[in-house]
Amino acid sequence: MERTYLMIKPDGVQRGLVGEIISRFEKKGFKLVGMKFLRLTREMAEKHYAEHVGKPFFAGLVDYIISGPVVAMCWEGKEVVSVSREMMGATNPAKAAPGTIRGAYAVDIGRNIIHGSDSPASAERELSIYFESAELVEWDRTVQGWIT
Ligand code: RTP
Ligand code: MG
Repeated sequence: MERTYLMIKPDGVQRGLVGEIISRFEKKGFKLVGMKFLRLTREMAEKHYAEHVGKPFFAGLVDYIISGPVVAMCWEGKEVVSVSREMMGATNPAKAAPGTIRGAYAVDIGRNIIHGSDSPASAERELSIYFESAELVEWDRTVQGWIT
């Protein structure tokens, strides 16, 4: 089953949107298989955003992503990479559809609340930055017996 790396950025945490964002992916039907609350080191941030080295926004992007704690997550499900990107909305929140996470809660391209891997290959690369394979939990969301 496909997996992706989703991360609630420092502005999402500061603004109290952690529960709301996790809730959207849970209700969609995706399965949370890994989660950590941490503050990125500069080294991790530069590794995470390696594809953007040299771009004019790179320094500001790194400063922002290390400015406070983030919620690092691995989510699993059918076409989760592309579907979660659709749920997040466009990179520029001012252009993101209103029902998306960025469209609903942000306006600034440099403060867009959430990160999501842009391909299965990116997901694999990014997950390896944040998680050991043993930290990703295999479980069945449809276990019976939780209600009698
Ligand atoms: P992310 O990687 O954070 O999930 O965002 P994304 O795929 O939608 O966008 P990407 O092109 O990977 O850009 C990474 C982050 O850099 C900032 N950015 N600023 N000022 C600019 O023109 C500009 N372009 C990109 C955004 O914060 C974006 O999320
Ligand atoms: Mg990206």
